[in-house]
Parts: sequence; structure tokens; C-alpha cells
Amino acid sequence: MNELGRLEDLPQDYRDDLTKLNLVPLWPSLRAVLPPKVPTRKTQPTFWSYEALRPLLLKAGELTPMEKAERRVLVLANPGHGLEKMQASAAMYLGMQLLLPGEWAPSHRHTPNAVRMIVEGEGAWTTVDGEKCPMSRGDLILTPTGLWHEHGHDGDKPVVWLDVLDLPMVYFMEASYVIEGQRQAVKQSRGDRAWTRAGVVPSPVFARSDKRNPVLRYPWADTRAALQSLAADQPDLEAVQVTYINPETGGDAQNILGFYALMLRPGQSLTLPARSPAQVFHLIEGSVEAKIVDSRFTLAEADTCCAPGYEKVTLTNRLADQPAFVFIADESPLHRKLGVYEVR
Ligand code: 1HN
Repeated sequence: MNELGRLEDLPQDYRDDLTKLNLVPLWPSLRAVLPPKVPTRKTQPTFWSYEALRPLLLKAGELTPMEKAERRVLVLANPGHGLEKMQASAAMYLGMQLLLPGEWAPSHRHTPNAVRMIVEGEGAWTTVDGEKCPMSRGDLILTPTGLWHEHGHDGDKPVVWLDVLDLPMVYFMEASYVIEGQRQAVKQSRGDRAWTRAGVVPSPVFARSDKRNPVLRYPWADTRAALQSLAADQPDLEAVQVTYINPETGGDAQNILGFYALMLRPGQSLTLPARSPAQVFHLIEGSVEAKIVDSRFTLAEADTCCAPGYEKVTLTNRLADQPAFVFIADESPLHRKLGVYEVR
């Protein structure tokens, strides 16, 4: 590849003339924005221990009342992007949110899409577009773009969940904003009952006006059972994985980020191919080692780590006598829509 001209090779008066007219020569910067063969990735393999962050999150519960926080969250930030950017990867934001008994996180709606993976505690709920979704360990609850959502807690112990948002992407697009609102009236609808049973879905005899994903809550008990059935039915299947989908379209549950649950059989080691999107791994159950580039992370339950795109990842179930269950979020829907998705 040719050595390209540097900025310093150009006379200063010429550079000054360019600057005055808001002009920039491409060639000195071309390799920086178009590196050979593999993109430059700021996303570093990063690990967040739940045991280590939990006391700091509970401390935030003492230090900062809900009225001063709106959402009480410690952001899982990737140092490769700079902590202040609050990014786990180019398109993904991660945060651990705490709600204490009796607290309420007021209703709002915004353009970034969010999901919650419930980590700890019982008795909390989130109301999304009028549908009250109970929160239990491992449940996945969606708050798609533009829908009202608020969180409440009727239990007696702290509740913690992992928020995954496409905020960095939507912010980069200069499309991120919020509207604050009133407490929602609760409807009787339950998308997880009407849309996820027996291989049947509601038929649109009269046109549906609502184009959003009809499922807002994916109960962990059902997802776990699906994985165990898949493993039992297909003993030779290497990757026992399911995708969280919109049952009306069969497509991804959300537009920008993809969500999956993976079961590792007892003792199984699984190498995921190098694909263009970055990924996040959160351990729901078991004990797993994640090998990502030069890092080896040992994930205990509720631990989280991330991997840059274009790298293989090896996940190993460290237990010989029980399966492990991993929640995965990635940027696949975005990469596919943009036409840059690759498996290497
Ligand atoms: C948000 O609305 C929530 O509703 C959590 O719980 C985290 C991070 C950035 C922007 C909006 C929530 C968020 C957020």
C-alpha cells in the first residue's frame, strides 16, 4: 500500500487557506478512516463484576434519592471509548439500575430503544405503553422507541436490572431526546400470553394499526425451557441459542440491537465466529470463562463483559455437571440493515 502524503508535507499558507474555507485534504487522514482489512475498534474487551459493583450501586441508593436521579444507574462504560462517553461499544449502552422498595421511576418516553435484563430481586414492575410487566430474574423486558415507560417496586428488597440501550447510536444520529409524562393507566393486555403460545398468533382480520412489537416481556422460565428443549431434541447441536423475536414479523425484537439466550451444555466450550458486530455477554446462570482477544474473564452469575466486533469469542462452561445460561446483546440488526454485516 502506498505511503500517503502527510499534512506536514503541505505549505502552512496553503493549509491556512484551506482551513479558512472549511476545507480539509483527505489523503493525510485516509488510512485513519479506512484502515486496511480490519476496522479500528475503540471497543475493548471489558469485564464488570456484579459482586464488585453491587455495593457501589446500593451506596448510590443511600447517596442519591430517586427525585435527584430519575433513573438510578451506574453505567458500565468501556474505557476504550472513554468512560465519559457511557458506551459499551459503538452502538451499545449498558447500565445497572437500582430501585428500592416503594420507589417509583417516573414515566417518560424517548427515541433510544431499551431492554431490561432483570438481575436481582422480586416485586418490581415496569409499565410499558400501559402494559404492566412484572420483573423477575432473567426476564427480558422491552421498551421500544417512543413508548411510555415507568418503574415501580412493591417488594421489600432492592431490585437491580441491566439496561441495554442503543443510545450511543441514536445519539450519534442526533436523534436522541426524551418527553416526560404522567403516570400511565394500566391496560389488561399481556403480549407474552397472546403472542407466545402454542405456535399461534392473533390474526389481523381487521388491520392492526399498532406496528410495535406486541411482546414486551419475555419470561425467563419460558426462554430457559425452550433452550433445554432445544438441547434435549438436538444432542449434536453445537450452539444451543435462541433469538428474542417479534412474533408478528419473525424478525429481531428490536430495530438496532439483537438479543439472544445461549445455553452451554455441561463442560461445553463454544467458539463463536468473528463477526462484524460487537457483543455483550451477561451470565444468568452457572459459571463461564470468556476468552476475548487477549483477555480471559471468569463470569459468575450476574457478571457482564463485552467483545469488539471482528473477533472470535470462546465461551466455556466451567461446570461439568450443569448447564450455563448466557444473555447476549449485539449490534447485528444494525449491521444487517446497513449492509456491513460480516462473518469471517
Ligand atoms: C432510561 O430511560 C432508563 O427508563 C434507563 O429506566 C437508562 C439510560 C439512558 C437514557 C435513558 C429507564 C437510561 C434511560
